Amino acid sequence: MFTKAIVKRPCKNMVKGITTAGLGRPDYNLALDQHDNYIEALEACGLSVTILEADEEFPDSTFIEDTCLVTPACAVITRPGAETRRGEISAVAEAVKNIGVPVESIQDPSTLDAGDIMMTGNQYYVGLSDRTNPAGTDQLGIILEKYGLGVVPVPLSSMLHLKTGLSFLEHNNLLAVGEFLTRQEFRNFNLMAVDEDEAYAANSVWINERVMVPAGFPKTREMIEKKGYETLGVDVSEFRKLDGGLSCLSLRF
Ligand code: CIR
Repeated sequence: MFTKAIVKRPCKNMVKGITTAGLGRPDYNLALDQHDNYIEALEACGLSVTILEADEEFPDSTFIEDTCLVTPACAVITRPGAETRRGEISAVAEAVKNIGVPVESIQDPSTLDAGDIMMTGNQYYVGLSDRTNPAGTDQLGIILEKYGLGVVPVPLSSMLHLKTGLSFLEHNNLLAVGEFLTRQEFRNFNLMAVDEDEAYAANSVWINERVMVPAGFPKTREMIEKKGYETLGVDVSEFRKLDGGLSCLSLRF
């Protein structure tokens, strides 16, 4: 059960954010409207949302999920793999310092983007990606072990982040696409296979028995509804242009 979320407003410089998507330049005003709707969807799922101000110094800073992992026992400030994103952590560290759990942090030479971390109960799957290095998964493992939480490293071959292609929907249900459908690490979950032509929707977000699904992916949405979840469609097309998915836009805890 989550009760809170933290988001960060997109800045005008988001149009200069890192991207490999090839979908064109984001429309900043549309991104702001979509961000408003995203916040409303979080609130509709029962969360109280803290909204951090935009920061023009960091084009990708609206993708706040990458900068911090919040667990029921502790928060971990990350050390983002992209150098242009490293400075994003000061604002998130300030935002989580009073949430009521100890705050830890990942240190040089480790790198870790929390978009690579998928929480399933007390077990945290961590993608070894271009952003998260082995030292990062090791350090996270040492930190989480203190709180009785475990880490399972998952080497990635093509995805930006682990959660680009995976979403845990509780009840042992795991939404997955591509390489993750056949990985032994996930064989004990109830895999819900997302079609390749809807791969972007593999990044959906479970919140208190509702699931936020990116707008425009009807097959995935129907599959999730057939499992008994209520869904909310949220259009995040402008963030997709920067390789960002639904989960990247918030911390939920
Ligand atoms: C980046 O490349 O870092 C941003 N443009 C997108 C980050 C997306 N975050 C995520 O998937 N967790």
